Amino acid sequence: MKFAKVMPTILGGALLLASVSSAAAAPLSDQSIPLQAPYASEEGIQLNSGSDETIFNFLGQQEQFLNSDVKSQLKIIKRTTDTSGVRHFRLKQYIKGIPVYGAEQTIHLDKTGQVSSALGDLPPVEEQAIPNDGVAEISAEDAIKIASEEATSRVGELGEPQKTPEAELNIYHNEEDNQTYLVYITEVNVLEPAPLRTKYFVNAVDGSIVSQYDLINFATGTGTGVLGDTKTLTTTQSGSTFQLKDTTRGKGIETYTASNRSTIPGTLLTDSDNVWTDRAGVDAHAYAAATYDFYKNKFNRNGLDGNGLLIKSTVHYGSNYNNAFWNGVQIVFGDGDGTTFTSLSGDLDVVGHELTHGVIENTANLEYRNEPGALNEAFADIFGNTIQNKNWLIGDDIYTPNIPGDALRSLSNPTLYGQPDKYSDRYTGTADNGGVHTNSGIINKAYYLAVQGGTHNGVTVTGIGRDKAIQIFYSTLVNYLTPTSKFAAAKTATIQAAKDLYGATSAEVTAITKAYQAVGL
Ligand code: ASN
Ligand code: ZN
Ligand code: CA
Repeated sequence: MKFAKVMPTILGGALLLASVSSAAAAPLSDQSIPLQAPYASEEGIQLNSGSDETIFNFLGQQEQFLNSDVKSQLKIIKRTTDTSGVRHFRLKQYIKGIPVYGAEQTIHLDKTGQVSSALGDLPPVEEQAIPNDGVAEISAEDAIKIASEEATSRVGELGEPQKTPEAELNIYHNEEDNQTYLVYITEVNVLEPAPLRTKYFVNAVDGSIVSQYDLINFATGTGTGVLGDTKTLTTTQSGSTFQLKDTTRGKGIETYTASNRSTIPGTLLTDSDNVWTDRAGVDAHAYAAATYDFYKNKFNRNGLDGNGLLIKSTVHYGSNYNNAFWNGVQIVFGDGDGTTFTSLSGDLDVVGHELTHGVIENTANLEYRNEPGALNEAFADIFGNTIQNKNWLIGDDIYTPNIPGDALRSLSNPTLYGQPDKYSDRYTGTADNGGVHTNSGIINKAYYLAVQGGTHNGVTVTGIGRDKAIQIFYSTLVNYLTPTSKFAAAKTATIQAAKDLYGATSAEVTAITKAYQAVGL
């Protein structure tokens, strides 16, 4: 016999149905109440296949319904049977024929017709507390008009409704003041002047608005980036202004300005018409979204910490500040001095690099010095570059704006920018935390060779492409590396990750092995 899982049920609320389990089945949880089964109907007939009577019988046995009318107010509004044979009943409470807002309850019968679970809570509504005896003083049309006037006062003249407005009379228990109201529930749903979907609870007796909330609180803006390109942005409308705040990705993405001071996060960027002109802010925001999407789409990773961590970016940090960084909490971008750098958020591989430091801190947590630090830098470059997927350069979009074609670093040819491309050439001094931004070139080159192939130091690698290589390097980072991993461990780890993903004797494993050999590891 298969045991039904005991479902923990408990939600706050005055009236709760306990979760139950068939008496003969699995051990009961603390929240479950054993019931005699099968249940008998009022006439004493044994009911062994799920039926409406079983449901009402069950309700009749619940202590909290014994001295109330609730049992008679509940109506079955939906019955379904799933492929396992479990039957699902949905009940809704009506008083004087008026639905009670949110007052729904599900009850589930297992294959043998026994109640296996009951979920839901019902607001504490007393029939005698219903205003005006349940008689509305305004019409549904009035309520719709009241709602649309409120929306107009917030956002301006409304465009065509996306759904024909309807207003349904409901009994509504407002948790804020613990009062019961007779309301019309209606929605304003328009795209113009901005996407807006607001739900209203309009008092059906006096026409006041009891409660309202927005269902769409994001907007789509457009903006001009650092390089003069236009792009779309996910923003948030708040009253008559827009915020550079995206609530659609993880726990959100927010972009701030330090206004050329050094206090962070600074002020959330806002705009009056959702056409954005702070170019550094536009790119920081759009590229944070692109980075979030990359990790989500490629690895099903929800944000930097895997749990949707709010991404905060600050632009216009300091004065002529020629750098960008992750400080363990957020990312920060300077405007550059206009000669060495333009606004640093203007390059997707730089934004991806900084945010990847956040991913690393939440995974391998490679310590930021010596070889582990160079691995940290290499992974930040490798992911940043792969997110942008344009060329093998890092920072070329924002570095030396008056000199075309150069860059901060190159994955394909690290020596172009003073980095070693083989282990024997590594920097062994103490500057830059033991050369974290220098020795990263060795690992960057290994990644490049694994993707693209080629012969380096007499070792020939057959490339496997970015898609496979980045999966291998991601697994290396999140599953294998540790805070003190050095290059030799990275080689072992990457080969193992390739074996996991593609098989021990796969071409991918060969490519990774050769790529590390080619850089002298
Ligand atoms: N932009 C540099 C980086 O992310 C800042 C630093 O030196 N940590 O690597
Ligand atoms: Zn870095
Ligand atoms: Ca670039």
